[in-house]
Amino acid sequence: AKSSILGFPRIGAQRELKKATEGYWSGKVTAESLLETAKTIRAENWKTQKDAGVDIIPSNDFSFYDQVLDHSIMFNVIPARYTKFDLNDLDLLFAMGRGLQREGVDVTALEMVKWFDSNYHYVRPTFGKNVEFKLNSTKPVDEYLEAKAQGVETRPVIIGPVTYLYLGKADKDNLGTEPISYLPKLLPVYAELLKKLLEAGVTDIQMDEPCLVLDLPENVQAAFKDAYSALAQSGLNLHLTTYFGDIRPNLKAVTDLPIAGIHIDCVRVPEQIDEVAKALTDSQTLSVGVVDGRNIWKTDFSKAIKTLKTAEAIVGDRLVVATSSSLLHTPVTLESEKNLKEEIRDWFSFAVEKATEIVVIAKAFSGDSSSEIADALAANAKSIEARSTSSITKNPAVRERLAKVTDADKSRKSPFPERLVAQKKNLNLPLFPTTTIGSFPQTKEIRVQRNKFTKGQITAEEYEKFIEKEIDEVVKFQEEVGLDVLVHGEPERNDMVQYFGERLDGFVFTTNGWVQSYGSRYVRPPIIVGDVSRPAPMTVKESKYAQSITKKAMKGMLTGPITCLRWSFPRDDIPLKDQSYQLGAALRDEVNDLEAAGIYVIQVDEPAIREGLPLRAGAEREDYVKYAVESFRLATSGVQDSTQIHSHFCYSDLDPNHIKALDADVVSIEFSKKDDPKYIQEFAEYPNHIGLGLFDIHSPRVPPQSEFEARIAEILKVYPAEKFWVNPDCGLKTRQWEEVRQQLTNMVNAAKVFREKYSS
Ligand code: THG
Ligand code: ZN
Repeated sequence: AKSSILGFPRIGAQRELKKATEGYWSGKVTAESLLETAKTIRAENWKTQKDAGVDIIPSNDFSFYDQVLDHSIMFNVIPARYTKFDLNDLDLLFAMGRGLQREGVDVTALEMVKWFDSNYHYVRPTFGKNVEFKLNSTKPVDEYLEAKAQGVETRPVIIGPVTYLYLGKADKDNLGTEPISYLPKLLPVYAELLKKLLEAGVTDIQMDEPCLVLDLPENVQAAFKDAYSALAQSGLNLHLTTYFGDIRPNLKAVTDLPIAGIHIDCVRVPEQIDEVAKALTDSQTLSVGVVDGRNIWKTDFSKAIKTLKTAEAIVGDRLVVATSSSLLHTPVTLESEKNLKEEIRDWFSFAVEKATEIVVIAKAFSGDSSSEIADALAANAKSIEARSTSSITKNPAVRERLAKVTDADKSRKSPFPERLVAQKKNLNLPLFPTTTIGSFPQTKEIRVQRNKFTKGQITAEEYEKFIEKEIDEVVKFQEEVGLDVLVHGEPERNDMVQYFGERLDGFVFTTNGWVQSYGSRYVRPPIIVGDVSRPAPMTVKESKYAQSITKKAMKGMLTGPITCLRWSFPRDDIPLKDQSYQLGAALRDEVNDLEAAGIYVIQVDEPAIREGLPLRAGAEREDYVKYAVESFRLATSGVQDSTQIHSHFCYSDLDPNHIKALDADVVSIEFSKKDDPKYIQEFAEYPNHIGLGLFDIHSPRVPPQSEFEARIAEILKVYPAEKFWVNPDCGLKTRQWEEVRQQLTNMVNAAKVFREKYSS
């Protein structure tokens, strides 16, 4: 059987793309040089895969910002506000992805949303009233020819028309239009693209249709037949590609289409093989994803081969051995990891290593009995065995503790109204209390000092002194601005998940394991290798210090169990649920220690709670909601009634019922860009206290006080004043100090106006 990779990371082994892109934005790197960097990365990727012996190598998996945005530009789905400036290709792309302000140009970005249940964000196709589809670029053709010139035959990756439309939305001037209704207008443009690819010598296309793993409405299911009947006219072999889930509920929609084959994710849902294989015609191939594109664990070869055999029994030699999804979601190479313990390093496989895995599996499966393959199988079996028997993965004390958790542990001592009375007495906050979400600007100085400390160039005491000085300044700043509940500003933290991963047992972290989150922003997810526990307090020192220098309430800041889990690489040897409860228990210790140290407001953030929701409705989803809620409650229920638990949510449209179930005393949610009154109304039923984000933290813009007042007045039509907290949308880490001073001053002054109004 042939081996196939569905996509490769495009950031470069040393984050070359980030450096070049940000350099271009700041004017330090020319367009030519940026294009050159991109070309080098592509060449490197193709060579890596070719040298590994991969049979089917992707092209057009590169992107300067986001592959969905590339398609919008290619199909001319460009809202009018971007076209009036006559921008060059790169600037148009970046303007749509991240907004652009420079002389004579001022445009905001398009909406960015989570890519299925991953931590990658795509730029949402936005269809204006006057959208006019036409072929605007030949990126897939160009990149195919570029690879060919380097001696590499590739399979272009294109997002299929149904998924492309389904993931989009109508622009404000076009509300009520369903994007899928554009299919007849879009198909001729796809046809034109396919014709150009054919002329360039392409024979096969990877057509990504991951929307097939979602619950699709009838009309979207029906669209597949129209779309693929039309596209089959091209004469190209179209490989319908799905990932991250189960396509069985939509199988009817793709049965008997004139396509060359289907790819399914058999890491996530191996159970779908049987039904999908049987639905194929005698000439269609089944591409079986057995190497995980979403995680970093070495593939268990014997298990993968067993899965492939199940498929072979039905489809015979019409079988392809593939990665489960694009490898975009994994770090580039283990080669750069010098600090991992050898025993643990042996359990991992990043993109480069996965390229070799897929080839070995395909060869072994096809009966290659060379000593090279035999050795690789033996070495793999040894690694898998070593991990499964390693004492590093198991901590009996953690298991024992979790076995003893009771319902009472997951419930506060009293219901909210009683807690509220105790908290009022304890905290003595005014009406319309003001606060921030936790982080303050991470200045260059902070990064420099952190780097020095990591490299051993300054001592722990020097670093600690520096952090205390930063906290002093942040506290003084907040007192000047007049905020009511203060934070310490998190100068000691890198990433909100990485920081905790580095302090918990059961985690390891990489030095260079970057994964693209959006545009030029990357994260370095920690890896959960064993049972999780907290060896020592993680945040108490900084919070306690911050409380010691102010009379105002200091808020402790923690990242919640689900967010720690979702933004890490989780284990695949025990259920996610168990890992979630373990994190909940470890955080409970931290919450309790903060309280004992005199911190009576504690925020436990869960921004990832929505993205973790299983992609389809059903039992799995209900189970997730239950353990997500219980893990949070386990973390936060050990405190007295008089201690106030906050939580914060952003990045997704939330289900108010899930938030309600957490029973936090106060929640703050991203809100400033929501203009649907329905959304306000939904949250009005939230029984506890709530802060709706009053300004967009992604923008340097300073809303005037009057704008804050108008917004508060609008929300007060729906919300009772005594529930009302005043805060920004999210943390202020990416902003400049001067912007933050003005923004918060106006926000606090607006709150004071209403405080006065309501007290009289
Ligand atoms: N942490 C993690 N995942 C996240 C977020 C986060 N996912 C959703 C959302 N927030 C994504 N947003 C960001 C915002 C900023 C950055 C990354 C993701 C970022 N990264 C730095 C960079 O690329 O320059 C690197 C940070 C570092 O030095 O560790 O700024 O907050 N896990
Ligand atoms: Zn946030």
